[in-house]
Amino acid sequence: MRLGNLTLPKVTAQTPNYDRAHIQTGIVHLGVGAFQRAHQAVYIDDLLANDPHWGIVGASLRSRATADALNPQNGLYSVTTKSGKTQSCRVVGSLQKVITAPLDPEALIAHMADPNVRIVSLTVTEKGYCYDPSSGGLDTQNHDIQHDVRHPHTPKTAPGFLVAALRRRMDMKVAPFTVLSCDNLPNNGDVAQKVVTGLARLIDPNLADWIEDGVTFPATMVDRIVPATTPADKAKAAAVLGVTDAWPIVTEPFGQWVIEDNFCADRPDFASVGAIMTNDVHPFETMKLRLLNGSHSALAYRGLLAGYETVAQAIADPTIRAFIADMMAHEVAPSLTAPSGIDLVGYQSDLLERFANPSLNHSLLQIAADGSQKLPQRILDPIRDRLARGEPFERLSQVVAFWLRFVTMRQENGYQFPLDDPMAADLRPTDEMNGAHMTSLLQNRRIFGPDLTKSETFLTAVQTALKALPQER
Ligand code: CS2
Repeated sequence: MRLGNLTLPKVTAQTPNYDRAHIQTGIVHLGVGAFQRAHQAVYIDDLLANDPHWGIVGASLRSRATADALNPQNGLYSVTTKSGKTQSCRVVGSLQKVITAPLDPEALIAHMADPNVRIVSLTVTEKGYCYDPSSGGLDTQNHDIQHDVRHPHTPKTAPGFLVAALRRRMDMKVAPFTVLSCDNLPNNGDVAQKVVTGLARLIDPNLADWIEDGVTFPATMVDRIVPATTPADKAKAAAVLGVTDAWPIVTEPFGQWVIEDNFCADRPDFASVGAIMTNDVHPFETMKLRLLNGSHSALAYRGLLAGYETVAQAIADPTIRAFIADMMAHEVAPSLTAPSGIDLVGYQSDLLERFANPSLNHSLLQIAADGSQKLPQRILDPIRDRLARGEPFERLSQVVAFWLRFVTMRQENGYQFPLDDPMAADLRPTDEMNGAHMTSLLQNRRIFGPDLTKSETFLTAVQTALKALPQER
């Protein structure tokens, strides 16, 4: 028996406490991966009993895997939270269906243009914004963006779908939706705004003006650690639920969502389900990106080079734990402004606990992916702050060295790290790995910017860290 509306009464775990038949779609979500299903969809699931107007239609912009797993289950799936000895499992009902955008772009645009839809949210990862980190604007060299300019009615990218749907709303004289970015980017709302208006301007300047005048792009900080689901997770979920679930989620108990209260259309009462509404997300976002995500990236590269596979394994190594704790305390936290109500020291020790969660199989390779897109905001911006104050950043520069070593490592002892990165072609050398290649990568302005590529202090610090690296895995 498989999870679905018909089998829901038989499920032996918490199930939605509202009638799914009466839920209306108020949100379209682009990028319906494990993170969104463990985060936003759970907040909305908590909300629907009191306000049935915010059901979610999800879309995958590339693969059909999520739609194939969840549509036969009427969008239902389970979320198991685990930490040490505690475990709890619930079935989430807020996701109504999943569209595979490449198979049916029109269906997605039609949903996004529906007047009842007042929010289009996104978790499309850093690279999904198709932005140029050095200019902060749309990457007009991106092939998929060039496609979307030529074929605006059958787009491929997230900005392309947003522009197509907003155009349809403008033509139909329907008020726009709010674009709610939920990705780990600094000023994620601004980035979304720049790429959407940038693309619209290339297609139709009137549309770009209409978007600039009427659409808002609130910033958010999102947090929940969500490892990729494994076959063992599926077997365990089936045992708990009494029915099979083709794509269960396993995550930690912790969750946080901070949202800038700047919606051009109606919005749900997010605060009633635990989100923090604020006028200034920036301090939350900087704290989270640099302390949590920065430590994650450090753990990933350092941990993988030391032969570990998961976050919990790496943080259990006393040397690595001390490295992460010291990096946070001495090199990252000093330049942060504590958001109101948050104790930065407590935040750091909570992070070490969360990383140590023995029940999560959080793969370091999952975090190591897309380093070229992650390093700038997680590691390089804190370095810039240290440089500006004339303060040392030995550990942060070591993280850059670990990353360089990770991406450039040729096959050693029959093994090579898989390199999953949109810039992979530039990163991994085709010939013998050598120091010269790593040094030349430090001149990559798209990653290191015009400033760090020229900073003698930065380059010397990374070179020193590189020399100290062990040469064999
Ligand atoms: C991780 C994040 O994969 C990664 O790069 O650092 O997905 C992290 O787990 C989340 O941002 C936690 O909120």
